[in-house]
Amino acid sequence: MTKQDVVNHILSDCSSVMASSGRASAPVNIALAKYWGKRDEELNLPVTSSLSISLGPHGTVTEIIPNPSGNAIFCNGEPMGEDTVFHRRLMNFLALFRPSQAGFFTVRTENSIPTAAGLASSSSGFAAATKALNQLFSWNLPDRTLSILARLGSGSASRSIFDGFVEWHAGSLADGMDSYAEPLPYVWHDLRIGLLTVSQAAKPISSREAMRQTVATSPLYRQWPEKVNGDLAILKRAIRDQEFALFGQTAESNALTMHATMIAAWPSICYWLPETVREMHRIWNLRRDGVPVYFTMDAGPNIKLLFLQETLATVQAAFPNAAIVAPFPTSPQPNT
Ligand code: 2P0
Repeated sequence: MTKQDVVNHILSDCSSVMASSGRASAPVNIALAKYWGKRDEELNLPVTSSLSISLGPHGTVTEIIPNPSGNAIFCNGEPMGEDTVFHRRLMNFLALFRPSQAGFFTVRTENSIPTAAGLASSSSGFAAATKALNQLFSWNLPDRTLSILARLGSGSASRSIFDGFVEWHAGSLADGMDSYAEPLPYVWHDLRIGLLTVSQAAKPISSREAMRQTVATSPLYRQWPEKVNGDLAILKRAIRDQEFALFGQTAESNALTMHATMIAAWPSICYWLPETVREMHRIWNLRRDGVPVYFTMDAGPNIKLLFLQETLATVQAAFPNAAIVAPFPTSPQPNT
């Protein structure tokens, strides 16, 4: 089964009228129970379900304009080089939806992620592009289907279709029609995330390749599905009950276990820099002193602090360079 088969299947049921442009936004998301390993590389079908939190207004706005003479991508106003990985991946993705052989696109994409946060933008980038295509072609597809289409661009993008806490169901079908994300019906107004950048250097290995190498060679990988499934269930409970210590501990343990599986791969993959480990010890020392702050990390050296509004001043004093994000509106809304 190819990506094109899935796209053709989905679009066979909906009418398509091309407008002059399509424009949409999508948030960056940070996984709390991580997606690490695929059961199908072509369709980005995961081995396990995963759970994330979207970063409110921080993400990508994308405009897609049909352009008969060729493809172009502008990122924050600058033309993006055709030799970059993101350019190649986004153009391959858009080619799945070309109205004809002669149909090309100009893409203007703006990232509103806190500068220097070191966050990958593929989750919000492919989600915003998918939503912009839905506008451009007036498909009126439901979010669940948009999540399936975004996944074909990048696995984690399936979760960035939604705000708040989001679960991506692994599914079991070969065509992935049951592998989509959906939002959890919980808000946590006081939850804060601190983006702590220790390095902006390019990664030594892409997360896509690191995942593949971990699944193929790590002796610890066989324990990963059970770990992530258990953590996901605990996290859902902790979120529902707003049990912060359980929430933080489970997310931190999940991230550390993911890194352990890749450190045990051969050749070993270690995204941590000395500064990463130093910051991890500072967090553990703070906790020893009674400050409830936890962390998660993705496929890179940077750290995301997890804490509550009541700890903000302490966290800011300890990590003055952390960019603080409130993933939900900070005061309760009338309908919640
Ligand atoms: C996640 N990560 O759940 C995990 C945790 C990184 C660490 O999803 O190959 O860019 O495009 O499906 O989504 C990063 O991998 O990989 C990722 P592809 P993706 O957020």
